[in-house]
Amino acid sequence: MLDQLKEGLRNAIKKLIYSDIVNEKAVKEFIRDVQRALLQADVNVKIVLEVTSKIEKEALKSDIPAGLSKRDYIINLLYNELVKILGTESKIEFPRNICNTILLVGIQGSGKTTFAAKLGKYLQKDGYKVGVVCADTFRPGAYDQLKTMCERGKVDVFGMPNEKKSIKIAIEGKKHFESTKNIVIVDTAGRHKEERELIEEMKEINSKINPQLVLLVIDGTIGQQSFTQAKAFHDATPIGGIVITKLDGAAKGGGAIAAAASTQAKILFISTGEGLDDIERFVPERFVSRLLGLGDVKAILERVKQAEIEPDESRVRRLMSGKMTIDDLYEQLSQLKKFGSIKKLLELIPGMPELSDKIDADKLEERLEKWRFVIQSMTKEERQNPELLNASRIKRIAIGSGVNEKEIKEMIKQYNDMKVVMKRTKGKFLRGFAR
Ligand SMILES: Nc1nc2c(ncn2[C@@H]2O[C@H](COP(=O)(O)OP(=O)(O)OP(=O)(O)O)[C@@H](O)[C@H]2O)c(=O)[nH]1
Ligand SMILES: [Mg+2]
Repeated sequence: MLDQLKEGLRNAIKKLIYSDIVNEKAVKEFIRDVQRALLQADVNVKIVLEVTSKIEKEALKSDIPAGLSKRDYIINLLYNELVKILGTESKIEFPRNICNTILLVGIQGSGKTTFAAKLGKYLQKDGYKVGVVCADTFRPGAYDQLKTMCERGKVDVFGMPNEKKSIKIAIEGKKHFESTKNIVIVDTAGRHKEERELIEEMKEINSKINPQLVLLVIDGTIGQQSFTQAKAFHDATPIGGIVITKLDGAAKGGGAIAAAASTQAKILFISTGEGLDDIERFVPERFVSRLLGLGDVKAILERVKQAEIEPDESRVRRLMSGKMTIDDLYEQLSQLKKFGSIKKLLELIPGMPELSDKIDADKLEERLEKWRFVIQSMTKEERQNPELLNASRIKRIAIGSGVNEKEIKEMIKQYNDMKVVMKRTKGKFLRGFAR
C-alpha cells in the first residue's frame, strides 16, 4: 500500500539516522526529502509546506526535551504532524437492537459494489447480522456482481433485477431484512461523473430511506482531487464518512487521504485491494506508524517504561566514575533482558525495521547470552576486580562457561571499552540503547 510514499519517507528517515551529525544542513535535507515524497504522492502543496515548515522550525530549536536524541525528536515531529493532518480516529458502532441502514454513494467505478461486500463481511465478523441490498438499476449485471461477491463472503443479498426504481428496491430491501438483521448496506448506482448530480440524488435517497450512515466512496487514484468530492459531500450532509479505495498501487493515494481529511469529513475506512478482506478501519496513528515503519509506537513506549532502569545510588556513582564492575555490567545486561527478545525490540525501534536486515539481531542476542554464561563462571572477586583476569583464570572460565578463550578476551576488551563510554556519557549509554 502506498509503496512509493512509504519508500520516500523511509529513505528520508534512514538518511537522518545514518547522518554523522544532525546539524542544520542535515535537517534541511531531511525536510526536502519529506517534501519530495509528499508532493510525489500528490499531497497538496499548501499542506506539504505547512507540515514541513513546522517540523523544520521545531527541529532547529536548540532545546530538545531531556533524554531524547535529536534524531528521535525529529522523527517524532514528523509522525505527529502527519497524524495531525489525517484527523482523529472515529468509532463506528451501531445499536444492535434496531435495523441500521448504511447507504453507499460515489461516482462511477469508485468501488462501491466491491466495498459493499467487504463491509458486509467485515461487520459480520464484528458480530453484526448483515444484509446487502443492490439498489443499482443502472449498471447491467450490477446485481450479479454484488451477489457473487457477497456469496463468497457468506453475506446475505437482496435484489430485484427487474425493478427500475432504485428507491423502491432500497425500501423493499430494508423491509426484507428488517426482522432478521441489524445492519442493511445499500449499494447504489454510480452513473455520476461529477459531484453535483451525485449529491442531488444522494439527498433524495437519503430523505426516503433515512440511513444511519451515508458513506462516500472515493477512488484513491484521483489524488488531491478528492478534496472537492469530500468537501461537497460534507457540506451537503452532516452525517457521513468517507471510504478511500484502491490504495494498493495508487501513487496518489497519500494525497487523496490527506485532501479528504483536510475537509473535516471523517475517513472511516480504507480499501487496499480487490479481495474481500482488503478493508481496514482508518486509524491515523496506526496508518502513519506503518507508513514510516515505526512498528507499533505505543508498544515501544510501554516497553521503555516497563524497563526503566533503576540502578541503586552506589551503582550509578560507580558507572559515572568509570569504575563499572563486571557485576554492574551483568546487572545492566539483565535489565536489557526485560525488553524481551532483542530482535523483537529492534523491530519496534524507529528506523529499525528497515535496518534490521543489516543488523544480525540473532547474533547479538546469542552474544549477550554467551556473555551471561561467562560472567556466571567468574568468581565474586573477579567480577569486582576484572584486572585479576589473567591467562590461567581465563582458561578456567572458558572451561566453566563453554565459551572459548579468544571470545572471552574479546569480551573483556569490550567491557573495557564500555567502561570508557560509560564514563563519558555518565551512564546514559544503556538508556540510549534502550531507546
Ligand atoms: N486494486 C483495487 N481495485 C479495486 C478496489 N476496490 C475496487 N476495485 C476495482 O475497481 C473496479 C470498480 O469497482 P466497483 O466496486 O464495481 O465500483 P462501483 O463504484 O460499484 O462501480 P459502479 O457501480 O459502476 O459505479 C472493479 O474492477 C474493482 O475490482 C481496491 O481497493 N483496489
Ligand atoms: Mg457498483
